[in-house]
Amino acid sequence: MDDFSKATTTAREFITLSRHVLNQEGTFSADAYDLSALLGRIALAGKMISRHLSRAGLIAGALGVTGEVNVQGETVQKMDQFANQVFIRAFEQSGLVCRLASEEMEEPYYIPENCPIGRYMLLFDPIDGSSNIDVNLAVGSIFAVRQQSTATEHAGTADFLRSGHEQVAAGYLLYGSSTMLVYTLGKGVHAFTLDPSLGEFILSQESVMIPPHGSTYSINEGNFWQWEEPMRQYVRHIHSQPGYSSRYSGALVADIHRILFQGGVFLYPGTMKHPDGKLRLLYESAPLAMLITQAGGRATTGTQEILDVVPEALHARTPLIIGSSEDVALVESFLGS
Ligand code: P6P
Repeated sequence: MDDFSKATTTAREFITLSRHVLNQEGTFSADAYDLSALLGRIALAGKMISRHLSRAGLIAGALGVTGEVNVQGETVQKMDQFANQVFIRAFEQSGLVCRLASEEMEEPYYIPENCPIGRYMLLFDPIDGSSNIDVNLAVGSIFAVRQQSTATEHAGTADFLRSGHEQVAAGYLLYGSSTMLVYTLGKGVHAFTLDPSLGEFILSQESVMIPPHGSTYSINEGNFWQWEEPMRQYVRHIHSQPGYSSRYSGALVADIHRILFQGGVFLYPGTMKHPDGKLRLLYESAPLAMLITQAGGRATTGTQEILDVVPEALHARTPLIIGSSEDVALVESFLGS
């Protein structure tokens, strides 16, 4: 028997992201197809970003900074700008998304030709952890999908200033040793791995559940001097206990991915520099909170569930404590909440 006829294909290899979304929705309605197509466009953006990242060191001018500072007051990496454009281009003429809000844009990007039919808004961090790019470490993209609540004729922000419970879908792309896409529609968390030879994201793990406890605690201990005393007490407690490992990559997506699969807790508390925390609610903390909560974990500001927070501004920040339920509860016990 020749090799080809011996080759076996498994059903899983045919579960692409688009197919999985339709399975999740359990219907072939227009809404389900729209959501499937929308996730497919996010996957396309991820493939284009992954390809660019993998060759960035060989493309003149792909690395380094643009010389600009974004609305966050952060230096813009060339890859941030590239990835932001990729997401925008992926949704123009898609008829799916009316407005896009991004870490890299002060105001939402408005696609009027999509709006009469486009019932969704996309919020995203095009490259999370971009300072890792120049040293070839893992980075990610984070996304959240929300319903367009009014047939607005302008790129306003009021529609965005709602709690994380209104997210229709959320997830991230991780550009690591392999490129993965992890998402939820509110019906469990599912992980896909990009098969470059197919150019498809193929289901690699379905219904991912976070362990109730893990050995990892992930926090930038260089900020110790900036924390309030309860947070210092928590870290001192962890330092005094056996069985913990500190892992901190500088890219939120990479740290959360480890914690999703192995358990543990990620913390970015308020600091003197960022009293409300550094991470942005709408396109970092809230999407990840939906995902981790769907996987059986927790996400809190320290005093409020992340998903309950209603932001006052598009780029609002919050403290973030997220991960295994038992580990988050231990942090809260030190914060007195
Ligand atoms: P720090 C990257 O800039 C980011 O937004 C997250 O990806 C990451 O977890 C965090 O900031 C790192 O911040 O202050 O520890 O360098």
